[in-house]
Amino acid sequence: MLKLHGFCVSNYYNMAKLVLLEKRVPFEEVEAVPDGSPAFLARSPRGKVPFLETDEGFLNETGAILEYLEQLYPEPALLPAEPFARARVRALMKAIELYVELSARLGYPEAFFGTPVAPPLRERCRDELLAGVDALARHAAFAPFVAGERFTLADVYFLYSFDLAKGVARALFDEDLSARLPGARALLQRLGENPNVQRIAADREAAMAAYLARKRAGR
Ligand SMILES: N[C@@H](CCC(=O)N[C@@H](CS)C(=O)NCC(=O)O)C(=O)O
Repeated sequence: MLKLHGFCVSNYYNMAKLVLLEKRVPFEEVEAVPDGSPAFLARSPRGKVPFLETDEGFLNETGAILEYLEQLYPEPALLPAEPFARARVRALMKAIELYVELSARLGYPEAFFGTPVAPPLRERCRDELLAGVDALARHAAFAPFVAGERFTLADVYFLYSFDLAKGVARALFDEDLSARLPGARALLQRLGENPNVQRIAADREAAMAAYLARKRAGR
């Protein structure tokens, strides 16, 4: 059976978990907290979660894990079959990861863990995050899903990136990112009605206090 390693507060872990649940793949969750140990790095070379344990070995990087699951379990399809449409979904996944999630991540210490971010980094976070969100406003369809009429992997990236980005923008520069992204609010609401999304949110909530205590203790 596949084993998903990571922890329930991780947004990337939750992307992989949602895809496993949506595709009704039997899997086991294994709690793994990055510790930089040789044993951890042997399974996830950059020391990140999630990583997926398969009969053939370990897979890391969420995008690669999602593509692997899509190929192994094509139903329900979370990527379009037609090459151009498929490439467009991949472009949206990449844009959300690089220009929204990673830009917002610069502000996580202050927004979520009470550690102030130095002014130059805060400015970089603001510039890059707003540019990323404005690019997404030009790029995404929100009709009603990120790539159009169907729920795809781009929605999975959006769901587990945009809320965090909103939290960063609110905390660091008092900006409402939803106001820059028409359709985002309605889509988040719609995705929040999905029972698998609700289950993941409940698991995340249950794990949050212990996670915050660990982060604040610098671990
Ligand atoms: N590029 C990686 C990013 C994963 C990532 O950033 N995971 C975070 C948790 S959300 C992590 O493992 N952080 C631990 C650390 O950086 O020490 C992916 O797509 O899987």
